[in-house]
Amino acid sequence: MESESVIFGQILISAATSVTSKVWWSVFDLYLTVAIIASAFFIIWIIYLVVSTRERPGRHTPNQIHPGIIPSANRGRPRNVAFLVVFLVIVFFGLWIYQLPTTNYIKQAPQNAKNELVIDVYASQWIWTFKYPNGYNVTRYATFPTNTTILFRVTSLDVMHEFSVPAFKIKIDAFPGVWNVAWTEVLQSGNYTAFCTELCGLGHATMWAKLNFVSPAQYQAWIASHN
Ligand SMILES: [Cu+2]
Repeated sequence: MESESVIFGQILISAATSVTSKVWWSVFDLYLTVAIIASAFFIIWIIYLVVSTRERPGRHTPNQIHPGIIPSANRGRPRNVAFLVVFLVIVFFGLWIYQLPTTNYIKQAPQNAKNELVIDVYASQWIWTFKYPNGYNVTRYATFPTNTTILFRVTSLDVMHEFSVPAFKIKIDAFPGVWNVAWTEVLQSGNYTAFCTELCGLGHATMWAKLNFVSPAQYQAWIASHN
């Protein structure tokens, strides 16, 4: 039984586990850096404005309304507002454009990878079944090779589910009658957890699977014993 902290560790500190999570974390790192710099800038700016425009005796600041005095054109600081809007639009679209190739890379399963393993994943209330190319089935506990392009072909046998492996940053709908493909290549051997992330009934929270990644040689030996 894995402790919760191990599962959280997989979710949070999983940069190098797979090729898909590697690119995902590179985008996250940039977003985090931009967020820290922008937050620091705006916090300092707000403090500056609060101090510089504070009410002082005998001072008529542009933002205050005084009877008999027409407010100055600078009221509301249009330059600041314009700067803020332009800055946010540039940052927003810049970050959005930056993530496009990464999202596309994670979404698009590679065609004809040289080291490819296609796994059929069946979701059902409330269990995951994995079918290997030789027809062998496992439920809940599956073994896969590292350093191999793995294509998870995902479908559902009943209601809507979602196949999600947070450590690899992959997530794909499992719909009845539809085959969706998620892919990754795992770089570190070890145990990873797949979750169902689409509320699918009473047992939803228990709908997980353990994915055990071993070296390609160990995998070959394992699958050969289940022919
Ligand atoms: Cu489910």
